[in-house]
Amino acid sequence: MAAIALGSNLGDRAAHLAAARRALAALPGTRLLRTSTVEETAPLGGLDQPAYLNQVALVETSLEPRALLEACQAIERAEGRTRGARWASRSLDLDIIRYGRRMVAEPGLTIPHPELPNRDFWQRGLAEIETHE
Ligand code: A4P
Ligand code: MG
Repeated sequence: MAAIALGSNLGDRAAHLAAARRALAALPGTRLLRTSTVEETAPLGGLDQPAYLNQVALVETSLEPRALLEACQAIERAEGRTRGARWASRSLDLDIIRYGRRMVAEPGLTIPHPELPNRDFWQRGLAEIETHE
């Protein structure tokens, strides 16, 4: 099971998140298991930018981490994401927070996501959707 963070702070934010949920559910070999409550959050990163809507989704997937990342980036592009400065406003951002218990440290892919300890809204989303063994 993988946990994916959804974020949007441009345009119709709720619609971007809804499109992301549908697109994740439609990925090959993938089921959308649960989603957390959508939360409005103040922008991190010290830039003057609009508030975000954030949500966390739990998926069961046969895609390997790298393939899942590429699929997430394709979904971002489909929602009109253009790459600006790091931390800049975005119509849709998808970050892989966790992938089971896997640890990945490759160029362009770090799992668990290194920002997890700094993002209380991700932690709240995870607490809502993850089952505890
Ligand atoms: N990358 C490495 N590991 C991962 C991973 N686990 N999941 C690489 C996803 N991507 C990962 O991301 C840059 C590169 O990170 C990717 O090419 C991928 O290979 P990006 O989405 O292209 O650029 P970015 O989103 O601008 O940078 P980054 O570092 O992902 O920023 P964040 O962490 O996404 O921060 N404030 C609030 N309130 N809520 C937010 O959601 N988000 C950001 C963006 C800033 N402020 C925010 C929020
Ligand atoms: Mg990102």
